[in-house]
Amino acid sequence: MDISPLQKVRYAYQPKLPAILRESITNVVPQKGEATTAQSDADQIKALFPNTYGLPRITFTKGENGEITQKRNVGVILSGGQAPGGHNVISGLFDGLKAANPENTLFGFKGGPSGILEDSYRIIDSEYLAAYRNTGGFDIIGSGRTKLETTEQFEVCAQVCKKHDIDALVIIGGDDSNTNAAVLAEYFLSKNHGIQVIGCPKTIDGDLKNESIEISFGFDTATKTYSELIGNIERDANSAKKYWHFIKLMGRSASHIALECALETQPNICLISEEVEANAQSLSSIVDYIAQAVAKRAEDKNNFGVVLIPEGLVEFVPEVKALIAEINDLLAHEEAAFAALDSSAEKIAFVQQRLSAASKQAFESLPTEIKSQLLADRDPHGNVQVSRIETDKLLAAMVETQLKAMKAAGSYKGKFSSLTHFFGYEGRCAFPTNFDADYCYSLGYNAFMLIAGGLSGYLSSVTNLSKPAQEWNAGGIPITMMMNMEVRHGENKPVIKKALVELDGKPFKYFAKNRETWARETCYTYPGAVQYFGPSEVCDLTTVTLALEQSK
Ligand code: FBP
Repeated sequence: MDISPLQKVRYAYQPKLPAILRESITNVVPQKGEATTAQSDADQIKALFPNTYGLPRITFTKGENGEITQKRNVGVILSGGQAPGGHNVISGLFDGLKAANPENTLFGFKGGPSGILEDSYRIIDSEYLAAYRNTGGFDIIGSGRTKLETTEQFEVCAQVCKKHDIDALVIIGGDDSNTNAAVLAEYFLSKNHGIQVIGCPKTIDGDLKNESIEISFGFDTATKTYSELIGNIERDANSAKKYWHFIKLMGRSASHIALECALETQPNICLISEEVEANAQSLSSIVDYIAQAVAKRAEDKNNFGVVLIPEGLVEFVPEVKALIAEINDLLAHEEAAFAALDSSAEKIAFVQQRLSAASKQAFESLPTEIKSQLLADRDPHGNVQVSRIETDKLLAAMVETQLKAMKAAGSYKGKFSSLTHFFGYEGRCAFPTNFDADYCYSLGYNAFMLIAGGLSGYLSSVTNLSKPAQEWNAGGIPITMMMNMEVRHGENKPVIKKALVELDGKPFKYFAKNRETWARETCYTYPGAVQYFGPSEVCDLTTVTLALEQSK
């Protein structure tokens, strides 16, 4: 394989573990903490998860653990969207497994959860793994979005594991994949299959978090990658002084990525979907907010700027949210009739005729491309694929129209020229930052320790992350403690609660305190490229969000 010079030197990087996991592996034991409950709806979660509800938190401490050397086979699955660091989770898991017993074997199921259903795997050995250590991507075994949710699928998983003598599965995924991991763990226990399931918190979106999961892996690298690009665009804008850049950022429903990038780059405007929802802001009021900021900067002869837009924004604008819910319902009930239609125009007409008056009005007000994007296929979890909705273009066009009206009325005298961007896929497979390389390796090693502790239905948890790796804590939390009941596909289901941006949290408050100044003045900051070698305060720092969240 041809490799770049950076890739070559990154192979040699030795990720840092928390102090407790640096101990000899036979000298670490799990310690049970207090029993847990659920996020909410505890009675229903308890009834649905009789074997895995209420389990204790786990932390690892020093202690004699001779049994850890028992021979084990483990399977690993990468699930959902790519996030930098996945290869290091597998490296940490592999190294833990082999440190305990060199005879242990790691099965990598290919192409996501479908790999186990189809019994498609490869054995991960040290030679194969060497080419992936400390690199981005999920290409070591591939990923996919197949859902593991039916009893038939669970039984296939059990049979495939039994065929290969697999004692435990590690599922590396986001909230939906870990919800399914919890259901699978519960199923295996209820059937006495003797197969453990451990999850690892992955997603660039940053929406899988609580006090025991301080950050999902990949968020650090992805936001630093986008922030570098945003900083470069800001500097370009400030040099040429002729464009307003509308930048849509990945992150699905949550605005954590947009907020973190705003904290790192101080753009003129950053929209936060959670705030839009809390204030029930309509699309036209958002457009007006941006147009007024453009007009104010124009008064200072600053006919340029940068606007950050979270990709899930439209789902939080009340009239569009209601519209999407109606479309979801409609598509679920009239799936066959809708699928039989050929052209996009026919599909639009089909939906338009069946909407309520209010949603019809909202739908009709949108440009044709956005209408088609709203009707595009849902992902396997039933989510609108917000990465396909061109909110950047929609807002740039609407702001331009509004500014024309303001010019005609004499309230705006500037020049407006816009460019649009979407940063998402650019960041998902970047070389992991030192933080993500260390964190992911620790999560994987720690996942093995949870397996060795005989645990199932747990999420690997490494905390105290704003401190140096040496001071990180290692342990696990039952996945059920992150769950609540939500309506999905018209049914009440147990799911991990998505962590959205908290408007009373420190990161948002810091942003809100500064945003007026950032809007009017030019306060850009330029984070530059991710650094892998050099002073620790440049190379090992994690996100501003985490630093603010953990500040006293
Ligand atoms: P996960 O939730 O699986 O981690 O994926 C996150 C994400 O990158 C979102 O930010 C984005 O909306 C979506 O995946 C894109 O999905 P796809 O890779 O299927 O295009």
